[in-house]
Order: sequence, then C-alpha cells, then structure tokens
Amino acid sequence: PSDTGRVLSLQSHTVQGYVGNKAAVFPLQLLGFDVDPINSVQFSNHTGYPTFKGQVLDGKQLWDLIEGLEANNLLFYTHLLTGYIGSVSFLTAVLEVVDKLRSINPDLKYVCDPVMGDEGKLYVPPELVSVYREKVVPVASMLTPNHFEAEQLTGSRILSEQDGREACNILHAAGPSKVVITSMSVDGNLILIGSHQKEKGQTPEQFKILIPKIHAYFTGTGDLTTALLLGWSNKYPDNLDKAAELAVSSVQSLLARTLDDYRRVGYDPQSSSLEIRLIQSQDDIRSPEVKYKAERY
Ligand code: ATP
Ligand code: PLP
Ligand code: PXL
Repeated sequence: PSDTGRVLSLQSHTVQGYVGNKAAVFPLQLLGFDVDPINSVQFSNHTGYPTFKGQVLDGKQLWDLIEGLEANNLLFYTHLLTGYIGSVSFLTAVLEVVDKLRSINPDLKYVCDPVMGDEGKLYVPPELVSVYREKVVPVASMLTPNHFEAEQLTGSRILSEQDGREACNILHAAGPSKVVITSMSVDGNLILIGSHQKEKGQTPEQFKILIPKIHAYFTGTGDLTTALLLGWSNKYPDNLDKAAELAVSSVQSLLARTLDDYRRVGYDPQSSSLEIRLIQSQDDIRSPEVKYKAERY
C-alpha cells in the first residue's frame, strides 16, 4: 500500500528520449506514486526522427501480462493511465483491462489521453475515432484531448473558447467528470481549458489557463501533462484548477530549460526531434512554482 496510489501506465517506451511511459513514469514516481509500466511499443526513439525501429505489443500480449498479474493477485490499482494506442485491437484489449481493474477496485480512476492527432491531422487509423467516442470516453474518469481530439470526439468544430467549453459539456454527458483540453490555439496564444462536473447532471466548473506560445515543436509534452494532471488531481481531487496550474507550471519550466539547453549548443528549436529535459527538471516537477494561474469562467 502507498499514500498516493498505484498507477498502471499503458504507453510507449522509447529507448532514447522522453515520450509515452518515458515521459510519464518518472514524474509520477517523483510525485510519490508506485508506477507499473506496460510498454505498448518499444521503439528506438520517437517517431518524429527520420527513422525508428522496434516492436509493437498486440492485444493478446497485453492480456498475457494482465493474466500474469491476476494470477498473483497483483491487479489492485488506483489509476489506469493510457496514451498513444495504434490499433483497434489494442484499444479493445484496453477496454477489457478497464473492466478487469474495476472488478477489483470499483473506485479505479481511468485517465485517458485520447491521442489521435493534432492540427487537423489524424495520426492513428481512422477506425479508432469511433471506438474512442463510443466505448472509451464513456468509461474514462478524466479525459485530456487536445483541440483536434476534442473535435473528433464531439463531432463538432471548436472555433472559440465557448465552443471548447461546450465540447467539455458534451464529453461530460458521455462519461468523464474531469475534462481538460490540454492545448488549443486562440489568437496566437495557447489556452488550456479545464472542466470539472462535480455531480452527474450538474453544470461543470470551468476555467482556462493562458500559455504564451513558444515557437518550437516539442514531443512528449502532452504525455507529461496528462501524467501531471493525474498526479495533482489525486492530491487535489476537488480542485482541478489547482491541479492544472501545477501541471502547466511544471511543463513550462521544463520547456524553458529545454529551449535554453538547445540554444546553448546551437540547435534549431523548430526541429521535430527535440527531446524534453525531463530529468534535469525534477525539482520543477516535485515542487513547481505556480506562475500560470487558472481564470474561472
Ligand atoms: P495530446 O495529443 O497528448 O492530447 P497535446 O497535443 O495538447 O496533447 P501538446 O501540444 O504537447 O500536447 O501540449 C501539452 C502542453 O505542453 C500544453 O498544455 C503546454 O503547456 C505545453 N506546450 C506544448 N507545446 C508548447 C508550445 N509550443 N508553447 C508553449 N507550451 C507548449
Ligand atoms: N484523481 C483523478 C486522477 C481523477 O480522474 C479523479 C476523478 O475523475 C479524481 C482524482 C477525483 O475522484 P473523486 O472525486 O472520486 O475523489
Ligand atoms: O508523444 C506521443 C508519442 C508516443 N509514442 C511514440 C511517439 C510519440 C510522439 O512522437 O513517437 C512512440
């Protein structure tokens, strides 16, 4: 038993660099969680590099690991965390994992980052969208789509903050009590929109956090953000505003350090193969200084 929780984190592993489990496990451990990673893929590096090599876990292989844990009574988790999933068969197996974990702990929180694409483009097979919409969203406790993913899940364009808030309402009606649109471009800035429906049917409490856009391209920041939202939401279950302020503040400190380091060695910050400075940012993860404040709507 632990004070904080035990997380089953079902995400990618990269040998070098920080996306998926490599971006989520260390921060959750720093926040005091026991984290059990299952690697949905093992790749040499993230897919933003010119090439990558490696292996993909299939739904049957995932289920084997779950059976091994079950046979030893090791399936008690407080949280399940999922990120990028590349096929319908794997996503279907994940749904069975949710059921299995809830049969052992009915209070299990399922934190789902429905990774499907960005900036108008899907990077998963299009058949995944309806599985997320019809089967995964209804069983999620917290959902962390970006702007594009929120549009895919609600089937509506999101052109304004008001549209973003309405998308959150639609998603609450489908299942999750916490929805965070982790990034959306508004007038050249980024905003994060958070929405917490404290009781089923109630009007959710909503807020935004304004984030100055950095002109560089980062990979793994979405995975890190979702992990931190899980971590801080466990500490502050009734205060999604505060959880999001802490998560964004950590991520922004890490991004500033990452840019500094790349600039110092003369590297192009627009490159799609930047790696976040995760280990070097451990103090900013453990005890962030809150510089990004939530504004209630
Ligand atoms: P996902 O696809 O995993 O749902 P996402 O597309 O929202 O997530 P990112 O675009 O990486 O993921 O954004 C996550 C967080 O990272 C943002 O909330 C912001 O704090 C930070 N971030 C990422 N890119 C930038 C940027 N260019 N400038 C400022 N902050 C950024
Ligand atoms: N922690 C996480 C990660 C959650 O997703 C949620 C709810 O969705 C909570 C905590 C809050 O749960 P409760 O209101 O049951 O304490
Ligand atoms: O950050 C999402 C992600 C997850 N897993 C792998 C990736 C990426 C982004 O590039 O390459 C393997």
